[in-house]
Amino acid sequence: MKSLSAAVLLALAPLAVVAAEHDRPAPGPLGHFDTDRDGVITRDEAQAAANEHVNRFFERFDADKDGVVTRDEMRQAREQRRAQMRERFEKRFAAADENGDGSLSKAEAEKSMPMVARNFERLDQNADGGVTLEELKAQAARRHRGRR
Ligand SMILES: [Ca+2]
Ligand SMILES: [Ca+2]
Ligand SMILES: [Ca+2]
Repeated sequence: MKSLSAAVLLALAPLAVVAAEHDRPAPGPLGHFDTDRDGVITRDEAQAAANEHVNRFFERFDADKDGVVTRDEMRQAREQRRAQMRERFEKRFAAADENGDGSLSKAEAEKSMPMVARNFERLDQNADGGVTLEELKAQAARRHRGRR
């Protein structure tokens, strides 16, 4: 079950993360901390990275910009992000579903969603040769429950 979970996680979850990382330059051998890529991380670089991290945190979670992140704001941001990811995933699914019949054939999956193609037989729960959005969501929900 483990590889399937990872595959679905990759298919469903990290789209937002990927998008967020997208604008930044590729990290050097020491990662993003080493901003001038001279092979060492200075205290200033670490401090700058920490500051940026804090700024991003507040940008993302402090919805009313009062300098305080509340429990509600955290929850809202999480829900928003989940909705965003769902939307993006649904768009991706719709784009992959070339003939628009609401399910991915193996060929469609191979072309646009290789993660789905690789686990096709397991994801196609009713074995009708197509993976629907509902089948993918059901798998994600099972994975979610399994983790608790
Ligand atoms: Ca706030
Ligand atoms: Ca299709
Ligand atoms: Ca199916």
